[in-house]
Amino acid sequence: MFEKILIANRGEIACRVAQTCRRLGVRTVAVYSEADAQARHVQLCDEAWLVGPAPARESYLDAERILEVARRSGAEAIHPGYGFLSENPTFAHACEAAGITFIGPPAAAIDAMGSKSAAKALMAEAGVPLVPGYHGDNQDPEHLAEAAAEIGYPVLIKASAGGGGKGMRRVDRPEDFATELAAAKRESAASFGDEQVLVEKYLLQPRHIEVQVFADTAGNAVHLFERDCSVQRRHQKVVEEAPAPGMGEQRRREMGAAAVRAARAIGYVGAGTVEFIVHQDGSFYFMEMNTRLQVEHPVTEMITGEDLVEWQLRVAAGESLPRGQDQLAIHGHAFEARIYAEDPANDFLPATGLIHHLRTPEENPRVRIDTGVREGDEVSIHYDPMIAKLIVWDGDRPGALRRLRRALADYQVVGPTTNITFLQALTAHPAFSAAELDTAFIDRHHEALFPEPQAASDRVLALACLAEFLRIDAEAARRAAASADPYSPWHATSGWVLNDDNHHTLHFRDGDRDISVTAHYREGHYLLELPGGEIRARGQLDGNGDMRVDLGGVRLTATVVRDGATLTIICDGLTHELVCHDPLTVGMEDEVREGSLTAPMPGTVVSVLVTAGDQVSEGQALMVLEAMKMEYTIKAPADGVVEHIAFSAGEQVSEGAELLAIAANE
Ligand code: MV4
Repeated sequence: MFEKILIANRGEIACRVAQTCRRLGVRTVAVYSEADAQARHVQLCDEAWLVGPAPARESYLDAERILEVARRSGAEAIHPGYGFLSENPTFAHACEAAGITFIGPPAAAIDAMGSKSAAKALMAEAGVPLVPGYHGDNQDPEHLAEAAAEIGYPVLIKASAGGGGKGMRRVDRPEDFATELAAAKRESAASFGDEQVLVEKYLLQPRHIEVQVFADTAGNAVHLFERDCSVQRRHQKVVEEAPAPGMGEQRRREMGAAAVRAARAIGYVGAGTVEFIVHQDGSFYFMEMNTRLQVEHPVTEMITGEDLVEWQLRVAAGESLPRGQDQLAIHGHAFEARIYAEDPANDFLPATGLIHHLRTPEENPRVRIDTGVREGDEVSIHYDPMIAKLIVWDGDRPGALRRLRRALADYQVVGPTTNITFLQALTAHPAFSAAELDTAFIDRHHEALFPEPQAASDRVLALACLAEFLRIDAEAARRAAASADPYSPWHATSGWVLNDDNHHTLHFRDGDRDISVTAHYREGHYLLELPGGEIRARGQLDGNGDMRVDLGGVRLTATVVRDGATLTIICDGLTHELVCHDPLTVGMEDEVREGSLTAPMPGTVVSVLVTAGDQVSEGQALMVLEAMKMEYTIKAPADGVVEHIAFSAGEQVSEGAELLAIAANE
């Protein structure tokens, strides 16, 4: 085994590799970009070397620089993770030449799978089933059209050098073939610098099932069963599971054997994945082979009890495979859900930003979280926006699915938009429970998976109000404790004494609606006037920032996170965002000084309605702000004198900026 290895990656996979190394007593060298100086993978490794600026091409993809760090740090081997340099034969070669072990297959094996046509020829020879089609060198359009006619429509034209669906064209009728062929060639040339295409039978509603294989330098090769990765959107996997639902023992043995033949045919060593496209009738065909450890490897680990990174390290160090085929078995069922910073409602556009609040389900042998980020970290534009992989196990598929839903409900991310709500809808869908899986799942169930945003429920509104009152109370108490004048009206608990009839109205923006809730203060609780009726509500904060509430006799725990004027209310796995534009709470930001009023969000000053020295009374409009296409009137929280005005009309203000200061009347 190695003494020390370099991990040429970042994020969750770098952390994942580091954890196995730690368990095996292997020292680790991290590399990091300027953007990642504080990253979790840097902390988890024994040492970390800066390799360049934020853009991957100048850091994590700088092969020369990384090899240099390996040499200087005394690392004997390099684990490339996935992505970046993991399937780059030139890099694998350069490692070999530098006397550093590349923890991956031989460069020649990566090369062999680089061209689809060449790979298919090799696979055909090895007796691995291929989709009926033509993958030869004759690229004459007439010849390809004849091949298409022979295969039978619909057919699929694929870029030979392609992957991930680029340069792929479905053709339903012979008369469209020439046009689609020309388009496929153009796309292929533009994306891969190579026009060669292949033509094959188009399979309707196929499944994507892949087989994990492993081979060692002594010529042993095994498979570790399959993963079903059919649920994808635009060729990006969303949820994976193992074993594949509905897979019989016979078929599993056939696919496993075919995958092992594929690996042997190219002299494979290490971890690899053979992807099959599987027809609804169960027939399966080779698609491609990934010559790396894959993102979704944890589901295989959960059902086999093996650590695939440990296997990789042992094989790379020249040891034999830890187990033979007959020592491997499937136990139970596992799911992986990929949690991304992205906006499902906006075509899954990647999202960025600070992770303001992060709470994860409790980890145990059945719930695993692979992640590279912590609360306070930034999801930047430079790298993949995956926040975490949530992996669950149970004795059977229904049990594992229940556990997955529960864990998703317990996963709280406030900051960048995430796909968590989408994953909840997906895993709650009856067709998903019934394992009606194929690559069109998300499109087919579009309506259920992308629901129109719902108006805030009474429960959500009540929780938002309670959270605001508790926060205001805590703030007032903190000020009173810190103040020389505990009797100042600024310290009055929640401002209730500022109005005579002991009621107060909170104003929220809910999507494109405005909603107000009037709360009446009663001894020990609030009476809230909600759209659905009145309710008695009270709550208190527990030590963890959670709120324990009683809503009309129903006790609940909720989390309400405030970021500027935005409240994120999380209760029972449901997340709702409200913007609070309440004049009373403006000016109650943490950093606020006594009597000052701050901008609830970034915006522009529309008008200033007072001048310094003016006597103002409670509720009087002082300033109008425009932010996010809405106007906010900043009002005096109590009677007093305007001491200072910090901005004039037309000026930009940043969130939390002090707008003006008022000295309260004694
Ligand atoms: C296909 C196919 C239907 N018939 N080949 C998409 C990515 C590339 N690796 C292969 N892909 C497909 N090949 C034939 N002959 C449908 C797909 C396909 C797909 C495959 C796996 C997972 C998701 C997919 C989504 C759309 C299309």
